[in-house]
Amino acid sequence: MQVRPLFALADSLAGLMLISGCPEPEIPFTPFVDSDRDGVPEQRDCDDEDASLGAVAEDADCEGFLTEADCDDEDSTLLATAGDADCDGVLFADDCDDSAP
Ligand SMILES: [Ca+2]
Ligand SMILES: [Ca+2]
Ligand SMILES: [Ca+2]
Ligand SMILES: [Ca+2]
Repeated sequence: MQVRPLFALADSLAGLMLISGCPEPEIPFTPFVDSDRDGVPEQRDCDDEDASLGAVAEDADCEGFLTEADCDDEDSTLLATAGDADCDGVLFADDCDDSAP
């Protein structure tokens, strides 16, 4: 079996589209910028200069706790459920009853 290089395939696809009269698809060029190299591109990064802060989609208030572990992911003053189980803003160590909301 002959393996065709990928660019040859792309070439023949472009040729086919020309023959069929279809306009070439316009693919908007968006450069992939990831300054802190955390794998999250600049456009979706909480802080693209800080690798400890990831995607806005996973941490809406961008304080470092992901949505599922965050008491209120819209409020950066309420922290993670790990330190404040009842999410009243009083951390476990200072909370008389951290299980009662
Ligand atoms: Ca990044
Ligand atoms: Ca980041
Ligand atoms: Ca958060
Ligand atoms: Ca608490």
